[in-house]
Amino acid sequence: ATDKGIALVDRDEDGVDRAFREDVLAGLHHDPKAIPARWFYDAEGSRLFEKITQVEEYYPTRSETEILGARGAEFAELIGPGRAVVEFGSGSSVKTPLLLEAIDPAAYVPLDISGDFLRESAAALGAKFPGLPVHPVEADFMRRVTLPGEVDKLGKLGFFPGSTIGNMVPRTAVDLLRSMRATLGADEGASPLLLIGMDLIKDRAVLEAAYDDAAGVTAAFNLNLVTRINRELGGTMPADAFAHEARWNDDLARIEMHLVATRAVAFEVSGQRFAMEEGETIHTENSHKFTPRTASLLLLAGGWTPLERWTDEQDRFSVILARA
Ligand code: AVI
Repeated sequence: ATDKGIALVDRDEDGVDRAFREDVLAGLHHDPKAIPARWFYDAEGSRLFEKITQVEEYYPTRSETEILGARGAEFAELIGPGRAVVEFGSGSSVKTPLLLEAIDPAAYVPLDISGDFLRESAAALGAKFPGLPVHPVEADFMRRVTLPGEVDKLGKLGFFPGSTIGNMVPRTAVDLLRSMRATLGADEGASPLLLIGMDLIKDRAVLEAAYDDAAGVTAAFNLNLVTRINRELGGTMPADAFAHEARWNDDLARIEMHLVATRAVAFEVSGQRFAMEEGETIHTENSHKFTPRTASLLLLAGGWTPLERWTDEQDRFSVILARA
């Protein structure tokens, strides 16, 4: 059985998502131009992301799934049965069942800002695990979230797969880890656990290919932001004047995605004018990569003590169990 939530998106009288407009306008006025990666995920962006997870060059999903599939017995031993699994983001049809099957939880609580995906994935999970109470919560998990009363008395395991933590700059990642502690009740004396996926630093060519696949799926994902801005914010950005770029920033240990202007362009968004020179970019995403030590340090800074760490056969990706 699943419960339903309440819509969260704040729209103006024309149906425009106010936060989207503010972020895009502020980002285009900023020097250098940058738009937060969360705006990739409209319906088409989410569909394209699913497609990315299946392209040959994009190893993170396969590597993490390998770890989750292979380490079930160890998860069961270290985590134990009867916890409420609180997933930050609506669950994936592949990874979440692997964890739930391994540890025999008492409830599953997916948290997501997008009600539609949340309800879809909660229903799918509910069908797969008929005896498991599923309580989806439509919420922005960057802040402390009040969990449903039904799971008050249960121990909690936070689950944050996918290396989504890597899409945040360290300051934001630490804020999120601290919010997770609060959401899971660590401040009230409970001892929650967190199982988190963190992608590893590796050969530059492997990293850049993962974010610039030959079939152009990641390029389409990045360029879909232009289409979304034009559709939702009355934009006039010429899609053919932008190209996808993925570059490894070695100082900051992250892949950066940019939309590069292939010629000088002028356009409007929400009635405001912008101009870009040839070669100027809009920075659309960071995907930070970690070493075992930087991963530990980030978790510790966020209030979590690493207990165990697993990698895939090729040492590309890590899954870490931590306690509050
Ligand atoms: C969702 N997130 C962890 C993905 C990543 O790898 O940073 C998003 C992505 N962007 C391009 N490809 C995948």
